Amino acid sequence: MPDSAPAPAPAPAPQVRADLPLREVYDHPLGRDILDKVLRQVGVSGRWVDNPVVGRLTLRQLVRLTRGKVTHTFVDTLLGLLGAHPDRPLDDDAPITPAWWKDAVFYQIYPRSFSDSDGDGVGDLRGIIDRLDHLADLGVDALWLSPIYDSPNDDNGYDIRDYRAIGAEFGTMADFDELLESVHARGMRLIMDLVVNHTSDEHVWFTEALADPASPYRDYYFFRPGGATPPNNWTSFFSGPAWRHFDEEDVWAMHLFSSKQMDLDWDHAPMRAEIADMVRWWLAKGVDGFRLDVINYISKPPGLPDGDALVGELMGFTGVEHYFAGPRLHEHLRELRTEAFEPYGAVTVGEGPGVGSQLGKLLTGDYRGELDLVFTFDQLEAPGKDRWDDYRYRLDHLRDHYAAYADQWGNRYQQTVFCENHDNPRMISKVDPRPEHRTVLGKLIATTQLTLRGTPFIYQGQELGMVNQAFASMDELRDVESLNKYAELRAEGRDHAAAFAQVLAGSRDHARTPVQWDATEHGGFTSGEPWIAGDGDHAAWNMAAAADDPGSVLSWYRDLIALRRSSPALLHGSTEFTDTRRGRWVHRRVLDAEEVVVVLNLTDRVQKVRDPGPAYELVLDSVPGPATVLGAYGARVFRRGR
Ligand code: TEU
Repeated sequence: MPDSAPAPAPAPAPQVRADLPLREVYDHPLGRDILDKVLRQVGVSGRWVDNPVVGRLTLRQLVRLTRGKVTHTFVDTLLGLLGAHPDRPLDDDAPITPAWWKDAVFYQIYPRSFSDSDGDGVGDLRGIIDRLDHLADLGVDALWLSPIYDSPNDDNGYDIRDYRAIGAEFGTMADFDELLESVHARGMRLIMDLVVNHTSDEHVWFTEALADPASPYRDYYFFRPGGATPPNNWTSFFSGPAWRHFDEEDVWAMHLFSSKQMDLDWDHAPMRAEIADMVRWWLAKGVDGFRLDVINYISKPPGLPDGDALVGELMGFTGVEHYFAGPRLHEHLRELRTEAFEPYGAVTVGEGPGVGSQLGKLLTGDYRGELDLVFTFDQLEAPGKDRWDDYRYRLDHLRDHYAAYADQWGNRYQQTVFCENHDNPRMISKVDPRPEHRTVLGKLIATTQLTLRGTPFIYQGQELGMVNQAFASMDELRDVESLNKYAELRAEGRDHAAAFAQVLAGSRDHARTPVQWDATEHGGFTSGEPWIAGDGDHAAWNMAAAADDPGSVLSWYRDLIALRRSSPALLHGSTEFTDTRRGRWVHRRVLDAEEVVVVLNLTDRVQKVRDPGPAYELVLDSVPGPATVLGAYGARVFRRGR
């Protein structure tokens, strides 16, 4: 870990009381995140709070004005939350502390769908080893592997049965060691997925805890006395209550995700010590860091109070306000860092669903001793929409999101830049699914990701311009979330067509079909039957063909990554958005004498653009043509001073 610049003591955030005006709640870092999120959900801009009349309203008045829709309990919960995160992120002008992961381009591998070496239809570690040259050619610096541990695969490995064993379908520990060595031999780094909010119900800790109430593992989880109703009203992200009743033992146990993913109780110190020990065990093997699954959910408040109905309605899940930034979150992260990550200089990327810009800063500031990077998700959906809505995503939202971060995140913070992962549909399809725009859109998205300040994470297949799949029936879907969602919608009375359409809009399976390597059967992914089928456009869209085509999305990624690597301005320069009119996106990156200008057309129409002038060299152009116009979804990158 680099030593960070000495940090002056940040001013504490205002103390928040029920009679405080909204404007001052907004002034509190977490208050701002929460109000922004709630307002975005109802389709209103954060500037609403700047309205003097609105800004003067107190929380208490809000309860009255909404006729109790905003409840006193909600206000109490909000006050509790703000009190638990009293720090204000530092915004001094410290220099950037150097770190390899700030200059790196990461690439996420979803091993199950990447490359299958033994014909069982499931991607594996040897399959990854076989494809490392592709990744080295692309120019990426580090790989993140989604879980490869032993697991019953209720949630494709995010339900871990044994943290120190490799899943049989992925290979052996010897394969893993060889993979790690091969990655390092190519000058790349490897980070693992760390899933420690929950374990599988088949993990020995859980099976023993369930079988024997006196087991030392009983306190590793949230067991509560049985009976007819769950201990609280929290709901699971994968439908239904967040509690599973074990009939034989007549006890309840908590699961925020599937009913086979049991939440760990992080208030229990012996459990935390075992996790730290396991993390050190992997680091001693030589892995370079971790992506921490839903890490902001690990701290649950004592007493597990009921969730607020209004928040449940707005967010679609009941109870989240109690644990998305729980009372001991910062403390637990600091402990794990000191106990495990820091001694090995490991990088940590926290997955933070629900984390906003300000909490993101508190989790990652270089003086905070918590995480290095965080994935926040506000950029992935338009305001007021969620993943299950079928709509055209406007890239103006992506621009505004990054423009706000450019303003708010100074040198002490490094953002992640991504628009796809294994949990989301493909970005090209969200923006404009018409095939004629596929290539330019793939290049445009790449350009946004690789020319901003921050650490880019490319998801497998993005470099090929992969798009959503034309799944024809529920039989073709595999994901537990999609299957549960469909059942839930049908139970609510939706007919098949409507339920299927909604599931298709948001299904995580769009991103989980096999990577298309060549034009042979199953795209060269497997010699057997793939565990999930793609819809067959691999004959035209595959890595082998793209590698030979200078006009392909793949070639564009390679060129951009090389450009980024050679450009101090792109890596560390300042960022200024100079055109944010509807449908337009121009930003400049400047460091010393070097300047990079990025001009994007966010629309499907030809647009007039300004040529930055003769001093600039045009280094990348996705739609070559006259300097004063840019074709649909076009991207141009100019550079001067080098
Ligand atoms: O995802 C957590 C998460 O909140 C979401 O992205 C999730 O996929 C979905 O939106 C819930 O509605 C992480 C992993 O990335 C995901 O694959 C796992 O299923 C989940 O945690 C549980 O481990």
